[in-house]
Amino acid sequence: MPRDHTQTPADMRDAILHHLTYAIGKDAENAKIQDWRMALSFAVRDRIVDAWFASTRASYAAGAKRVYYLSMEFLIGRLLEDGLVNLRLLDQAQEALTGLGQDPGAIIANEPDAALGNGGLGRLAACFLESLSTLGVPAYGYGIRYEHGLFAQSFQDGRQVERPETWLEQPHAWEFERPETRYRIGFGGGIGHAGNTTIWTPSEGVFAQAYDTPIVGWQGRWANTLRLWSARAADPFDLDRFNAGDYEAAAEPEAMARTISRVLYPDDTTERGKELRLKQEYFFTAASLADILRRFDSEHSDIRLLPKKVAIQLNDTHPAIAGPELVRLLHDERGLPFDEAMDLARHTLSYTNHTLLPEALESWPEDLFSRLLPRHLELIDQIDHAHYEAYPVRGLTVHDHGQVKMGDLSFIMAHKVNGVSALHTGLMKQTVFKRLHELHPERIVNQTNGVTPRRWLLSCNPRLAGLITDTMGDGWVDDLETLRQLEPMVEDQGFLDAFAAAKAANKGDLAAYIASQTGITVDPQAMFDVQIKRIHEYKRQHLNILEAIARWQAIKAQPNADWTPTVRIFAGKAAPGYAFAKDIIRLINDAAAVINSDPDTRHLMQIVFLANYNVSLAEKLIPAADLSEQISTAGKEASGTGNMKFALNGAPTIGTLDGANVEIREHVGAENFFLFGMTADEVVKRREVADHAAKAIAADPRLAAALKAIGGGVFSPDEPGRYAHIVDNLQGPDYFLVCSDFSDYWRAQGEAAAVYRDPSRWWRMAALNTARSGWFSSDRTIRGYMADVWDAESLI
Ligand code: NBG
Repeated sequence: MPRDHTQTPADMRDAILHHLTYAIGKDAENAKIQDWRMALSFAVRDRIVDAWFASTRASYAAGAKRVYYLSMEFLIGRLLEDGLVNLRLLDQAQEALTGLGQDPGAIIANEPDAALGNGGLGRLAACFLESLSTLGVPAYGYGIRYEHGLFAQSFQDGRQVERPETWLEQPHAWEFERPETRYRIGFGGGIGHAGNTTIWTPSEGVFAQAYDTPIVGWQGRWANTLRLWSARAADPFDLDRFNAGDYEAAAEPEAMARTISRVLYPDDTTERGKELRLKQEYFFTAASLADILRRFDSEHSDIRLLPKKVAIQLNDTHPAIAGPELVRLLHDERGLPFDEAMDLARHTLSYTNHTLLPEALESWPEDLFSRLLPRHLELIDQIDHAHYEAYPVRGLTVHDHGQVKMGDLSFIMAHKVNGVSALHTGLMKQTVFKRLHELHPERIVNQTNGVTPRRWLLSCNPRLAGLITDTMGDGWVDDLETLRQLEPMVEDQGFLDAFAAAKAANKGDLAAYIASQTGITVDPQAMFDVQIKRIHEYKRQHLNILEAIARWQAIKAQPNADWTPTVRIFAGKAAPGYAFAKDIIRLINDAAAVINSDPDTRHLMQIVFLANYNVSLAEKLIPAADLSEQISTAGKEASGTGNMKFALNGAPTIGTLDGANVEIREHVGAENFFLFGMTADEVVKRREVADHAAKAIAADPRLAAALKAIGGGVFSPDEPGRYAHIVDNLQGPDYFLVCSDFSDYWRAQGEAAAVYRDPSRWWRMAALNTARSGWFSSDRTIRGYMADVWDAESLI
């Protein structure tokens, strides 16, 4: 780990003790682990704040354009280690804490995970913020300060149980409350006219109150702000009712308002038409736009400069109401002509699409809209009309059967629309946005996702990071494509041995963690085959478990064949309302119980499902993975970002040609990627084949036997029919083509296992995955947005 030589362990020790005494109010003898964690966090935060102020001053001095990233989700995880790593203070902190008789690892792990997101979309937003700071781009993230992040998951008899997440119950050092920064956000009410102006008078209102978290980039050269909004009652407390003894009624306005920022919706790629969700969306979007315009006004007097000075990125359609809201602010409130308001808004806004799954494309009933946001519905009509006037194509409207389609609205109100991988962007042009794309052929651009190498290699995998730095210096940390310099090293046995040793040590740590969490003892020599992501039929965790069951049966039938000992590791949450996904979890747990206790096979095959997947667990699993499972039905996974993290950490992919897998394979080389399955085009054709699942099953006795075992209750002897509906689904409609891809998946698994048995081949392949994954840095992605979408500059 490179270190900052201006700060010694003694400086660190002084800073920690100072904060322990004066901020926490404890002495070293009585301090608990949380007190040490807070004292260390404050010590680090002081350094971050210095960088933060300097960055803010530099942005104003330069009159620079600012980038605003509006996102319902920021899955940031823990920030202490991030700060220590980016400021290069980790060694000094470790030394100081050890000298004080404390365990640095335990102190870092004491921080609650900020789980303000569901999965890839939220984690991408967090990586982007870190890269924006690393690159010195003046930027703000805007979102919601949920009191409860994504639910905590545990298992009861193999079933997922959800509990509320409570990250705010423990203190953390990162946010600054800004009581002076609050905006009134209205809902409902009516519309009046005075002369040429339209006046919306809302009937309800809440305050949006700001909380700021500084996000520091690599080497502390720059820090940006994540500003999260918390809802407060506009009229907090009814004293008359309180004095009359009606305490509940007195507290009601506060409780009602707070509901808006109480919980993160636990849906991932499925949308629920909930009024509260639309309120959340408008709440944070309106507050953010008000704040953006206030900042703009403090520097500029001509509103026509807006697109030159402000770039607003809509992360999926969740902030799509920004289009009509910005038009409302410019037209109704500032008196610009409608056309000009629309033009300015469009040149300021851009939109990222993250999924083509039809159930995830947001649309809102018009009657809900007119109740909550009557003026916005009018403006949407006007926007629609103006677009139709310019491009008179029949049937191309934002309204559809009484629904407002937020994807189309976002497209029309954005100057650039981007997909998140090359394949996904191509499919956007051919499917959901086909007609709009024909009218606006320049608008859709691709920006393939990326991940920050600071968190996803340097910090989470110090052993591999150390080896790389020892081999080629630390320039890779902010210029990840230089990892290519490692390529010749795959001819060097000493390097490959060191690479394998780093992985082995990481696997040892993970094995200890698995034992502590599940009681299962796994052999760190076995191949660790890992699938971690939200549970969804399109991601096909059921394909994975089906193949594992078939392999277990094959091992039983031929115990002396040349098997590769394997541990299949799963982690991920299912949306609480998604029954099928929850049944997949239960099936995996049930199968694990039977297979792990089989004395004939357990030295060759084990299955582990780790509960409560989150960012911190990913940081343990990814460095310890041998094989990365990216097995979605082609055409369904927009990009994936976990796939990039695994490749970067030296785990080759077994995967389909879906999302960014396609580009990963191009970069690492087809010979270093275990490809299987149908392409997106073949998937579409296969669905047309009558009885495609039955045909696939008839052609593969292994698949038939695995399905039979599940359907016959081998894994649920107390309730043999428990999984009948899963088997029925797979034998019948099998929309995600699990059966049709099974045989090829089995083949690819066999190939991966065979290569793993040959260490000289395997470690070469693993090391080449690392050496050739540099393109997947989110620094590269952000540079792409800067050039193609935002026209923004770096100030460092
Ligand atoms: C997700 C996609 C992933 C993609 C991330 C980040 C949504 C709506 N989409 O494939 O499913 O990697 O977005 O772009 O969560």
